[in-house]
Amino acid sequence: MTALDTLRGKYIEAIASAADEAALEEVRLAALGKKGEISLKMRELGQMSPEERQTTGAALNRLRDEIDASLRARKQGLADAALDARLKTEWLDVTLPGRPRRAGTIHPVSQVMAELTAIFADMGFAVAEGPQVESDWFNFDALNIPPEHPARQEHDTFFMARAEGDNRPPHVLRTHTSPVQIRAMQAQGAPIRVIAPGRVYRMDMDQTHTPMFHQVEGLAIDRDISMANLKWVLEEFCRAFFEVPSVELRFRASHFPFTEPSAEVDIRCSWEGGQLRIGEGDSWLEILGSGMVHPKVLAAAGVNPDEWQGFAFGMGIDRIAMLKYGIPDLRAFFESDLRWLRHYGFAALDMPDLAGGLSR
Ligand code: 2NL
Repeated sequence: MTALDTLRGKYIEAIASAADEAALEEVRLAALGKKGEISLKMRELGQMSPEERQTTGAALNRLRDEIDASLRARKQGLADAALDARLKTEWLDVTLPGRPRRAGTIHPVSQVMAELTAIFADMGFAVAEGPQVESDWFNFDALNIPPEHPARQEHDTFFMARAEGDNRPPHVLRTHTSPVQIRAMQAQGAPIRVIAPGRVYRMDMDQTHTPMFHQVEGLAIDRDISMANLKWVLEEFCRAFFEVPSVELRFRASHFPFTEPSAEVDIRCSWEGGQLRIGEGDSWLEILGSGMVHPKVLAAAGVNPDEWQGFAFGMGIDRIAMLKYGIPDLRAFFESDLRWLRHYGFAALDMPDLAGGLSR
């Protein structure tokens, strides 16, 4: 065995057993670095005879190339092994099903407000809005509600506090959305067709009443608007809202300070098997109050009652929401009763994880 064979064996073995790139670099320096064993041997060629230099030089070149190739191959092998090791630990199962997200759902009252807004929009009614804290003039006086009326006697109405020594009449939490319509008439005059949906407040709290509830009022003023127009608009609304082919309404004479004449409106229904059906049967359900706007109310809102007339109505939104969606009592609104959501087949309820987490 020649000296070069021994050298070759030593480095091929060292390369094969280098455990990482740093060890491999040490082997490279020991063999091929400036002061490496192969490099030193190459420097010795200068002292050799021409014949010896030729054979030894060629052999040294081959050995250097072989070691170099071996180093590169081992380097690549180590890199491949490192990548394999990473791939074994850093993996992601892209076939896993997604984790269901808890989705919210629209509140029944918001849903019903959107529905009725769309129905009245089709009949040419715009939506009007106004403050929930009102002056007593807009909430009462403009609506022909006299100071001695029970609603103004402390117990029905939330009065806002005034600063010490401020003796002006207190503001109130609006008890109906009528003041919104007074403001709309003041702002745009007649003719006008608006609805005013929103929150209203009354000091009332029992099984069927909450101190804050939702109301929608409607107002149509023109030169010759009549009770007949009122009846058609309300029938059309009920048909569309309750999604039945026909409805029958019953007008009962009534009294409101802000309308003359006034009527309470009932809708024909049946309660067979505890299930409400609108549009058929022998029962009647009161759904709203209405009438022809009182001339004094028109005048207070800056509309000339000798030139203009029209109808107005007011209806509780919470109650018609409960009727339409079969919500049995007010707690459904506060505890988000899932029966209401199921009625609609909400997608969120089809997620096993979610349905399990929200069992009620
Ligand atoms: C009810 C009765 C009603 C009105 C509201 C109204 C508004 C103006 C002028 C005249 Cl600006 N009237 N609103 C009229 C009749 C009845 O509500 O029982 N609501 C739940």
